[in-house]
Amino acid sequence: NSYTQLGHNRKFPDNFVWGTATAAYQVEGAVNEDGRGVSIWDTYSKIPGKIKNNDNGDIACDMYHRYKEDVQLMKSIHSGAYRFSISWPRVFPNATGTPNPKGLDFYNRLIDELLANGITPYATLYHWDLPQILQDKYGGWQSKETSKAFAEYAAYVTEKISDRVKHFFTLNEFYSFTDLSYGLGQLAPGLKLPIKEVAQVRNNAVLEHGMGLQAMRQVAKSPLEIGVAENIVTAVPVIETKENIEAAKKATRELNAGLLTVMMEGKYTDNYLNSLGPDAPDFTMEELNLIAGPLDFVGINVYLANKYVQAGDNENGFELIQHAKHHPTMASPWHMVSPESLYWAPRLVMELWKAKEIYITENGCGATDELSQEGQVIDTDRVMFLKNYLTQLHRATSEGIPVTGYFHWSLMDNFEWIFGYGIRFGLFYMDYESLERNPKLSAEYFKKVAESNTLL
Ligand code: GBH
Repeated sequence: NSYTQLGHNRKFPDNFVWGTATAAYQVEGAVNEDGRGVSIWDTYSKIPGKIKNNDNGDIACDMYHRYKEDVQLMKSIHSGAYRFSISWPRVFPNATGTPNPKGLDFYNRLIDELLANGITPYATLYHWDLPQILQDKYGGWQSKETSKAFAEYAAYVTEKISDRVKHFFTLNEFYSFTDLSYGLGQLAPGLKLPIKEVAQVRNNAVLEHGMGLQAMRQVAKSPLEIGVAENIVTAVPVIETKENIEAAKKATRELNAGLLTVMMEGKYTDNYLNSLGPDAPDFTMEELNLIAGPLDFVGINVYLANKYVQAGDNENGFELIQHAKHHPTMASPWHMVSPESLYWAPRLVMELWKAKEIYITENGCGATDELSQEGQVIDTDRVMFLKNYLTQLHRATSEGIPVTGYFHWSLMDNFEWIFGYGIRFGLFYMDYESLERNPKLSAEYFKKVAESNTLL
Protein backbone atom coordinates (compact mmCIF):
# COMPACT_ATOMS: atom_id res chain seq x y z
CA ASN A 1 0.00 0.00 0.00
CA SER A 2 1.03 3.59 -0.35
CA TYR A 3 0.54 4.81 3.22
CA THR A 4 3.68 6.31 4.61
CA GLN A 5 2.33 8.23 7.55
CA LEU A 6 2.78 7.24 11.16
CA GLY A 7 1.72 3.76 12.00
CA HIS A 8 1.74 2.38 8.48
CA ASN A 9 4.29 0.54 6.47
CA ARG A 10 7.30 2.07 8.13
CA LYS A 11 9.84 -0.50 7.05
CA PHE A 12 12.74 0.38 4.83
CA PRO A 13 13.46 -2.09 2.00
CA ASP A 14 15.05 -5.44 2.89
CA ASN A 15 18.84 -5.30 2.94
CA PHE A 16 18.85 -1.53 3.24
CA VAL A 17 22.36 -0.47 4.29
CA TRP A 18 22.64 1.63 7.46
CA GLY A 19 26.10 3.07 7.82
CA THR A 20 28.21 5.86 9.24
CA ALA A 21 30.90 7.97 7.56
CA THR A 22 34.11 9.87 8.28
CA ALA A 23 37.08 11.22 6.31
CA ALA A 24 40.80 10.72 6.90
CA TYR A 25 41.97 14.24 7.77
CA GLN A 26 38.94 14.86 9.96
CA VAL A 27 39.45 11.88 12.28
CA GLU A 28 42.84 10.17 11.97
CA GLY A 29 45.40 12.54 13.50
CA ALA A 30 48.90 10.97 13.52
CA VAL A 31 49.92 13.32 10.73
CA ASN A 32 53.64 12.70 11.13
CA GLU A 33 53.53 8.98 11.69
CA ASP A 34 54.74 6.05 9.63
CA GLY A 35 56.03 8.11 6.77
CA ARG A 36 52.89 10.08 5.90
CA GLY A 37 53.49 12.96 3.47
CA VAL A 38 52.10 16.48 3.79
CA SER A 39 48.65 17.36 2.43
CA ILE A 40 47.19 20.73 1.50
CA TRP A 41 45.06 20.60 4.64
CA ASP A 42 48.12 20.29 6.88
CA THR A 43 49.44 23.43 5.25
CA TYR A 44 46.18 25.34 5.13
CA SER A 45 45.17 24.64 8.71
CA LYS A 46 48.50 26.06 9.92
CA ILE A 47 47.89 29.46 8.33
CA PRO A 48 46.74 31.69 11.19
CA GLY A 49 43.15 32.81 10.88
CA LYS A 50 42.03 30.28 8.30
CA ILE A 51 40.41 27.88 10.74
CA LYS A 52 38.15 28.81 13.60
CA ASN A 53 40.19 28.90 16.80
CA ASN A 54 43.25 28.00 14.68
CA ASP A 55 42.39 24.32 15.13
CA ASN A 56 44.02 21.67 12.94
CA GLY A 57 43.86 17.93 12.33
CA ASP A 58 47.18 16.98 13.95
CA ILE A 59 45.46 14.85 16.57
CA ALA A 60 41.77 15.05 15.64
CA CYS A 61 40.07 11.92 17.06
CA ASP A 62 43.32 9.95 17.02
CA MET A 63 41.50 7.26 15.10
CA TYR A 64 44.82 6.16 13.66
CA HIS A 65 45.49 4.57 17.03
CA ARG A 66 41.96 4.03 18.30
CA TYR A 67 40.33 2.40 15.28
CA LYS A 68 39.57 -0.81 17.15
CA GLU A 69 37.60 1.07 19.75
CA ASP A 70 35.82 2.96 16.97
CA VAL A 71 34.83 -0.22 15.18
CA GLN A 72 33.20 -1.27 18.45
CA LEU A 73 31.32 2.05 18.50
CA MET A 74 29.94 1.26 15.05
CA LYS A 75 28.94 -2.18 16.13
CA SER A 76 27.21 -0.85 19.22
CA ILE A 77 24.84 1.26 17.10
CA HIS A 78 24.22 -1.32 14.34
CA SER A 79 26.16 0.58 11.74
CA GLY A 80 26.47 -2.32 9.32
CA ALA A 81 28.67 -0.35 6.93
CA TYR A 82 31.39 2.22 7.35
CA ARG A 83 32.46 4.79 4.79
CA PHE A 84 36.00 6.05 5.38
CA SER A 85 38.49 7.85 3.19
CA ILE A 86 42.05 6.91 2.40
CA SER A 87 44.70 9.55 2.87
CA TRP A 88 46.61 9.81 -0.42
CA PRO A 89 49.77 11.24 1.23
CA ARG A 90 49.89 8.30 3.65
CA VAL A 91 50.01 5.87 0.76
CA PHE A 92 52.16 7.99 -1.57
CA PRO A 93 54.04 10.64 0.45
CA ASN A 94 55.17 12.17 -2.86
CA ALA A 95 51.80 11.69 -4.60
CA THR A 96 53.16 9.11 -7.08
CA GLY A 97 56.28 6.98 -7.46
CA THR A 98 57.35 4.88 -4.51
CA PRO A 99 54.48 3.87 -2.24
CA ASN A 100 54.82 3.89 1.53
CA PRO A 101 53.67 0.42 2.62
CA LYS A 102 53.21 1.52 6.23
CA GLY A 103 50.60 4.02 5.09
CA LEU A 104 48.46 1.42 3.40
CA ASP A 105 48.95 -0.95 6.34
CA PHE A 106 46.78 1.27 8.48
CA TYR A 107 43.88 0.79 6.07
CA ASN A 108 44.57 -2.94 5.91
CA ARG A 109 44.29 -3.14 9.68
CA LEU A 110 41.12 -1.08 9.65
CA ILE A 111 39.51 -3.13 6.88
CA ASP A 112 40.35 -6.41 8.61
CA GLU A 113 38.94 -5.15 11.88
CA LEU A 114 35.71 -4.03 10.16
CA LEU A 115 35.26 -7.36 8.40
CA ALA A 116 36.00 -9.31 11.57
CA ASN A 117 33.13 -7.39 13.18
CA GLY A 118 30.68 -7.89 10.35
CA ILE A 119 30.86 -4.31 9.08
CA THR A 120 31.11 -3.70 5.33
CA PRO A 121 33.88 -1.28 4.33
CA TYR A 122 33.16 1.46 1.75
CA ALA A 123 36.33 3.28 0.72
CA THR A 124 36.54 6.83 -0.59
CA LEU A 125 39.81 7.50 -2.39
CA TYR A 126 39.82 11.27 -2.12
CA HIS A 127 38.29 13.46 0.55
CA TRP A 128 40.22 16.71 -0.05
CA ASP A 129 43.66 15.88 1.42
CA LEU A 130 45.68 16.39 -1.75
CA PRO A 131 49.43 15.72 -1.45
CA GLN A 132 51.04 19.14 -1.02
CA ILE A 133 53.63 18.32 -3.65
CA LEU A 134 50.94 18.33 -6.37
CA GLN A 135 49.82 21.77 -5.28
CA ASP A 136 53.38 23.08 -5.35
CA LYS A 137 54.37 21.49 -8.63
CA TYR A 138 51.23 21.84 -10.72
CA GLY A 139 48.79 24.07 -8.86
CA GLY A 140 46.81 20.98 -7.82
CA TRP A 141 43.60 20.52 -9.78
CA GLN A 142 44.55 23.32 -12.14
CA SER A 143 46.61 20.77 -14.05
CA LYS A 144 45.68 17.50 -15.71
CA GLU A 145 48.93 16.13 -14.25
CA THR A 146 47.01 15.85 -10.98
CA SER A 147 44.29 13.83 -12.73
CA LYS A 148 46.94 11.44 -14.02
CA ALA A 149 48.57 11.14 -10.61
CA PHE A 150 45.19 10.29 -9.09
CA ALA A 151 44.70 7.45 -11.57
CA GLU A 152 48.04 5.96 -10.53
CA TYR A 153 47.24 6.22 -6.84
CA ALA A 154 43.68 4.88 -7.32
CA ALA A 155 44.90 1.86 -9.26
CA TYR A 156 47.51 1.05 -6.62
CA VAL A 157 45.05 1.17 -3.73
CA THR A 158 42.39 -0.78 -5.62
CA GLU A 159 44.86 -3.48 -6.47
CA LYS A 160 45.87 -3.83 -2.84
CA ILE A 161 42.49 -3.80 -1.12
CA SER A 162 39.89 -4.99 -3.63
CA ASP A 163 40.24 -8.54 -2.39
CA ARG A 164 38.30 -7.32 0.68
CA VAL A 165 36.71 -4.00 -0.25
CA LYS A 166 33.96 -4.20 -2.88
CA HIS A 167 32.54 -0.68 -2.75
CA PHE A 168 34.53 2.37 -3.76
CA PHE A 169 33.95 6.07 -4.23
CA THR A 170 36.43 7.86 -6.43
CA LEU A 171 36.08 11.36 -4.98
CA ASN A 172 34.07 13.17 -2.37
CA GLU A 173 32.22 16.40 -3.13
CA PHE A 174 33.60 17.81 -6.33
CA TYR A 175 31.87 21.10 -5.74
CA SER A 176 33.72 21.57 -2.45
CA PHE A 177 37.24 20.83 -3.66
CA THR A 178 36.78 22.75 -6.94
CA ASP A 179 34.54 25.81 -6.59
CA LEU A 180 34.85 26.32 -2.85
CA SER A 181 38.60 25.69 -2.90
CA TYR A 182 39.72 27.42 -6.11
CA GLY A 183 36.94 29.93 -6.72
CA LEU A 184 35.49 31.10 -3.42
CA GLY A 185 38.65 30.65 -1.35
CA GLN A 186 36.86 28.92 1.52
CA LEU A 187 38.58 25.55 1.64
CA ALA A 188 42.23 24.53 1.01
CA PRO A 189 44.14 25.72 -0.93
CA GLY A 190 41.96 28.81 -0.45
CA LEU A 191 42.30 30.35 -3.90
CA LYS A 192 40.04 32.88 -5.58
CA LEU A 193 40.78 32.27 -9.23
CA PRO A 194 38.87 33.75 -12.15
CA ILE A 195 35.99 31.73 -13.60
CA LYS A 196 37.99 30.43 -16.55
CA GLU A 197 40.44 28.69 -14.23
CA VAL A 198 37.68 27.41 -11.97
CA ALA A 199 35.89 25.87 -14.96
CA GLN A 200 39.15 24.17 -15.87
CA VAL A 201 39.61 22.89 -12.31
CA ARG A 202 36.11 21.37 -12.46
CA ASN A 203 36.92 19.75 -15.77
CA ASN A 204 40.19 18.33 -14.45
CA ALA A 205 38.41 16.98 -11.38
CA VAL A 206 35.79 15.07 -13.34
CA LEU A 207 38.49 13.93 -15.73
CA GLU A 208 40.47 12.64 -12.83
CA HIS A 209 37.41 10.72 -11.68
CA GLY A 210 37.11 9.21 -15.17
CA MET A 211 40.76 8.30 -15.40
CA GLY A 212 40.69 6.83 -11.91
CA LEU A 213 37.59 4.81 -12.71
CA GLN A 214 39.18 3.27 -15.78
CA ALA A 215 42.42 2.48 -13.95
CA MET A 216 40.52 0.92 -11.05
CA ARG A 217 38.46 -1.35 -13.28
CA GLN A 218 41.61 -2.63 -14.91
CA VAL A 219 43.26 -3.79 -11.71
CA ALA A 220 40.19 -4.92 -9.73
CA LYS A 221 40.59 -8.36 -8.21
CA SER A 222 36.86 -9.08 -8.54
CA PRO A 223 33.82 -7.17 -9.79
CA LEU A 224 33.61 -3.93 -7.85
CA GLU A 225 30.91 -1.39 -7.30
CA ILE A 226 32.36 2.03 -8.02
CA GLY A 227 30.63 5.37 -7.81
CA VAL A 228 31.07 8.97 -6.72
CA ALA A 229 30.04 10.78 -3.56
CA GLU A 230 28.94 14.18 -4.79
CA ASN A 231 27.29 17.00 -2.90
CA ILE A 232 24.66 17.42 -5.55
CA VAL A 233 23.21 20.92 -5.73
CA THR A 234 19.56 20.12 -5.13
CA ALA A 235 16.72 22.26 -6.43
CA VAL A 236 13.51 21.41 -4.61
CA PRO A 237 10.05 22.32 -5.97
CA VAL A 238 8.80 24.97 -3.57
CA ILE A 239 5.24 23.65 -3.98
CA GLU A 240 4.92 20.17 -5.42
CA THR A 241 2.93 20.92 -8.57
CA LYS A 242 3.63 19.12 -11.84
CA GLU A 243 5.08 22.29 -13.38
CA ASN A 244 7.36 23.01 -10.44
CA ILE A 245 8.60 19.43 -10.39
CA GLU A 246 9.54 19.74 -14.07
CA ALA A 247 11.28 23.00 -13.23
CA ALA A 248 13.21 21.37 -10.37
CA LYS A 249 14.45 18.73 -12.76
CA LYS A 250 15.73 21.28 -15.25
CA ALA A 251 17.27 23.40 -12.53
CA THR A 252 19.08 20.48 -10.89
CA ARG A 253 20.53 19.45 -14.25
CA GLU A 254 21.86 22.97 -14.90
CA LEU A 255 23.06 23.64 -11.36
CA ASN A 256 25.28 20.54 -11.58
CA ALA A 257 26.30 21.03 -15.22
CA GLY A 258 30.06 21.29 -14.63
CA LEU A 259 30.25 18.25 -12.35
CA LEU A 260 27.60 15.56 -11.79
CA THR A 261 25.71 16.27 -15.02
CA VAL A 262 28.78 15.89 -17.22
CA MET A 263 29.73 12.68 -15.40
CA MET A 264 26.24 11.31 -16.03
CA GLU A 265 25.75 12.55 -19.59
CA GLY A 266 29.23 12.77 -21.09
CA LYS A 267 28.64 16.29 -22.30
CA TYR A 268 28.36 19.79 -20.93
CA THR A 269 24.91 21.33 -21.29
CA ASP A 270 24.55 24.02 -23.99
CA ASN A 271 23.55 26.45 -21.33
CA TYR A 272 26.72 25.77 -19.34
CA LEU A 273 29.03 26.25 -22.30
CA ASN A 274 27.15 29.30 -23.57
CA SER A 275 27.18 30.99 -20.22
CA LEU A 276 30.93 30.40 -19.87
CA GLY A 277 31.63 31.58 -23.44
CA PRO A 278 35.38 32.18 -23.79
CA ASP A 279 35.92 30.90 -20.24
CA ALA A 280 34.83 27.36 -21.17
CA PRO A 281 37.36 24.68 -20.18
CA ASP A 282 39.69 22.93 -22.52
CA PHE A 283 38.60 19.31 -23.10
CA THR A 284 38.47 16.69 -25.82
CA MET A 285 35.76 14.25 -26.90
CA GLU A 286 37.96 11.43 -25.75
CA GLU A 287 38.13 12.97 -22.29
CA LEU A 288 34.35 13.32 -22.19
CA ASN A 289 34.03 9.60 -22.82
CA LEU A 290 36.31 8.89 -19.90
CA ILE A 291 34.49 11.36 -17.66
CA ALA A 292 31.21 9.57 -18.32
CA GLY A 293 32.53 6.06 -17.63
CA PRO A 294 29.60 3.94 -16.41
CA LEU A 295 29.08 3.94 -12.64
CA ASP A 296 27.62 1.13 -10.59
CA PHE A 297 25.78 3.55 -8.35
CA VAL A 298 25.43 7.25 -7.72
CA GLY A 299 26.41 8.44 -4.24
CA ILE A 300 25.05 11.78 -3.08
CA ASN A 301 25.75 13.78 0.04
CA VAL A 302 22.48 15.46 0.93
CA TYR A 303 22.22 18.10 3.61
CA LEU A 304 19.79 20.65 2.26
CA ALA A 305 17.67 22.08 -0.52
CA ASN A 306 20.32 24.38 -1.98
CA LYS A 307 17.59 26.20 -3.85
CA TYR A 308 13.84 26.21 -3.94
CA VAL A 309 12.48 26.46 -7.43
CA GLN A 310 9.29 27.12 -9.36
CA ALA A 311 8.30 27.04 -13.02
CA GLY A 312 9.20 30.20 -14.92
CA ASP A 313 8.38 31.77 -18.27
CA ASN A 314 12.03 32.43 -19.07
CA GLU A 315 14.18 30.47 -21.50
CA ASN A 316 15.33 27.95 -18.87
CA GLY A 317 11.82 27.16 -17.71
CA PHE A 318 12.68 27.57 -14.05
CA GLU A 319 13.04 30.29 -11.48
CA LEU A 320 15.26 29.93 -8.43
CA ILE A 321 13.91 31.18 -5.13
CA GLN A 322 16.14 32.39 -2.31
CA HIS A 323 15.56 31.10 1.21
CA ALA A 324 13.77 33.51 3.49
CA LYS A 325 15.96 35.55 5.78
CA HIS A 326 14.89 33.58 8.84
CA HIS A 327 14.64 30.17 7.25
CA PRO A 328 15.72 27.90 10.13
CA THR A 329 19.27 26.60 10.11
CA MET A 330 21.14 24.01 12.10
CA ALA A 331 24.35 25.07 13.92
CA SER A 332 26.34 25.43 10.68
CA PRO A 333 25.42 28.77 9.12
CA TRP A 334 25.02 27.20 5.66
CA HIS A 335 22.72 24.45 6.88
CA MET A 336 19.17 25.43 5.99
CA VAL A 337 16.72 22.89 7.40
CA SER A 338 15.01 21.22 4.44
CA PRO A 339 14.09 17.57 5.02
CA GLU A 340 12.44 17.27 1.58
CA SER A 341 15.90 17.40 0.04
CA LEU A 342 16.38 13.79 1.12
CA TYR A 343 13.41 12.84 -1.05
CA TRP A 344 14.03 15.12 -4.01
CA ALA A 345 17.76 14.60 -4.47
CA PRO A 346 17.50 10.85 -5.13
CA ARG A 347 14.25 11.23 -7.06
CA LEU A 348 15.77 13.78 -9.41
CA VAL A 349 18.93 11.68 -9.87
CA MET A 350 16.74 8.74 -10.81
CA GLU A 351 14.57 10.73 -13.19
CA LEU A 352 17.32 12.74 -14.82
CA TRP A 353 19.87 9.99 -15.30
CA LYS A 354 17.97 6.74 -14.85
CA ALA A 355 20.20 5.79 -11.93
CA LYS A 356 19.47 2.22 -10.85
CA GLU A 357 21.22 2.38 -7.51
CA ILE A 358 21.65 5.41 -5.28
CA TYR A 359 23.40 5.75 -1.94
CA ILE A 360 22.99 8.63 0.44
CA THR A 361 26.70 8.87 1.17
CA GLU A 362 26.30 11.64 3.76
CA ASN A 363 23.52 13.24 5.72
CA GLY A 364 23.57 14.68 9.21
CA CYS A 365 23.83 17.98 11.01
CA GLY A 366 26.12 20.05 13.14
CA ALA A 367 25.32 21.09 16.68
CA THR A 368 27.09 22.60 19.65
CA ASP A 369 26.51 19.56 21.85
CA GLU A 370 27.57 19.55 25.47
CA LEU A 371 28.30 16.73 27.83
CA SER A 372 26.20 16.97 30.99
CA GLN A 373 27.60 16.27 34.43
CA GLU A 374 25.89 12.91 34.29
CA GLY A 375 27.88 12.17 31.15
CA GLN A 376 24.96 12.48 28.72
CA VAL A 377 24.49 14.40 25.49
CA ILE A 378 20.82 15.06 24.85
CA ASP A 379 20.91 16.29 21.27
CA THR A 380 17.21 16.75 20.64
CA ASP A 381 18.10 19.01 17.70
CA ARG A 382 19.87 16.19 15.86
CA VAL A 383 17.12 13.69 16.70
CA MET A 384 14.55 16.15 15.36
CA PHE A 385 16.65 16.60 12.23
CA LEU A 386 16.97 12.85 11.69
CA LYS A 387 13.29 12.07 12.21
CA ASN A 388 12.31 14.63 9.63
CA TYR A 389 14.97 13.77 7.06
CA LEU A 390 14.48 10.01 7.41
CA THR A 391 10.73 10.44 6.95
CA GLN A 392 11.51 11.90 3.52
CA LEU A 393 13.99 9.12 2.79
CA HIS A 394 11.30 6.62 3.69
CA ARG A 395 8.93 8.38 1.34
CA ALA A 396 11.53 7.86 -1.40
CA THR A 397 12.07 4.15 -0.80
CA SER A 398 8.30 3.58 -0.42
CA GLU A 399 7.79 5.04 -3.87
CA GLY A 400 10.38 2.73 -5.37
CA ILE A 401 13.19 5.25 -5.75
CA PRO A 402 16.23 2.94 -5.70
CA VAL A 403 18.07 4.18 -2.62
CA THR A 404 19.95 1.21 -1.22
CA GLY A 405 21.76 2.74 1.72
CA TYR A 406 22.21 5.68 4.05
CA PHE A 407 25.47 6.80 5.66
CA HIS A 408 25.18 9.14 8.59
CA TRP A 409 27.71 11.95 8.74
CA SER A 410 29.31 11.41 11.10
CA LEU A 411 30.16 8.50 13.35
CA MET A 412 31.77 10.88 15.82
CA ASP A 413 32.54 14.57 16.28
CA ASN A 414 35.59 15.53 14.25
CA PHE A 415 37.60 18.29 12.60
CA GLU A 416 34.90 20.25 10.77
CA TRP A 417 37.25 21.92 8.27
CA ILE A 418 37.19 25.73 8.57
CA PHE A 419 34.84 25.47 11.55
CA GLY A 420 37.46 23.51 13.50
CA TYR A 421 36.20 21.50 16.47
CA GLY A 422 33.49 23.99 17.41
CA ILE A 423 30.68 22.42 15.39
CA ARG A 424 29.98 18.78 16.12
CA PHE A 425 28.46 16.32 13.62
CA GLY A 426 28.88 13.04 15.49
CA LEU A 427 26.53 10.43 16.86
CA PHE A 428 29.30 10.04 19.42
CA TYR A 429 30.50 12.99 21.43
CA MET A 430 34.26 13.52 21.50
CA ASP A 431 36.00 14.92 24.53
CA TYR A 432 38.96 16.51 22.79
CA GLU A 433 41.02 16.52 25.99
CA SER A 434 40.68 12.91 27.00
CA LEU A 435 39.62 11.66 23.55
CA GLU A 436 36.88 9.74 25.26
CA ARG A 437 33.87 8.91 23.08
CA ASN A 438 30.31 9.05 24.47
CA PRO A 439 27.10 8.12 22.67
CA LYS A 440 24.60 10.94 22.22
CA LEU A 441 20.84 10.49 22.26
CA SER A 442 21.01 10.50 18.46
CA ALA A 443 23.27 7.41 18.58
CA GLU A 444 20.47 5.62 20.39
CA TYR A 445 17.98 6.81 17.78
CA PHE A 446 20.22 5.68 14.91
CA LYS A 447 20.69 2.31 16.55
CA LYS A 448 16.97 1.74 16.99
CA VAL A 449 16.26 2.67 13.37
CA ALA A 450 19.11 0.60 11.95
CA GLU A 451 18.39 -2.45 14.04
CA SER A 452 14.67 -2.50 13.20
CA ASN A 453 15.14 -1.17 9.65
CA THR A 454 12.12 0.97 10.43
CA LEU A 455 11.31 4.65 10.49
CA LEU A 456 10.92 5.68 14.12
C1 GBH B 1 30.34 17.55 3.90
O1 GBH B 1 30.18 18.70 3.15
C2 GBH B 1 31.77 17.06 3.88
O2 GBH B 1 31.92 15.99 2.96
C3 GBH B 1 32.27 16.62 5.22
O3 GBH B 1 33.65 16.44 5.16
C4 GBH B 1 31.83 17.63 6.24
O4 GBH B 1 32.37 17.39 7.50
C5 GBH B 1 30.33 17.61 6.30
O5 GBH B 1 29.78 17.86 5.08
C6 GBH B 1 29.72 18.62 7.26
O6 GBH B 1 29.97 19.92 6.83
O7 GBH B 1 32.39 27.81 3.95
O8 GBH B 1 30.29 28.40 4.93
O9 GBH B 1 30.43 28.07 2.56
C7 GBH B 1 28.86 19.19 3.09
C8 GBH B 1 28.74 20.31 2.09
C9 GBH B 1 30.13 22.07 1.40
C10 GBH B 1 28.85 22.28 3.37
C11 GBH B 1 31.04 23.16 1.91
C12 GBH B 1 29.74 23.39 3.86
C13 GBH B 1 31.21 25.14 3.13
C14 GBH B 1 30.54 26.04 4.11
N1 GBH B 1 29.58 21.39 2.53
N2 GBH B 1 30.29 24.08 2.73
S1 GBH B 1 30.95 27.70 3.87
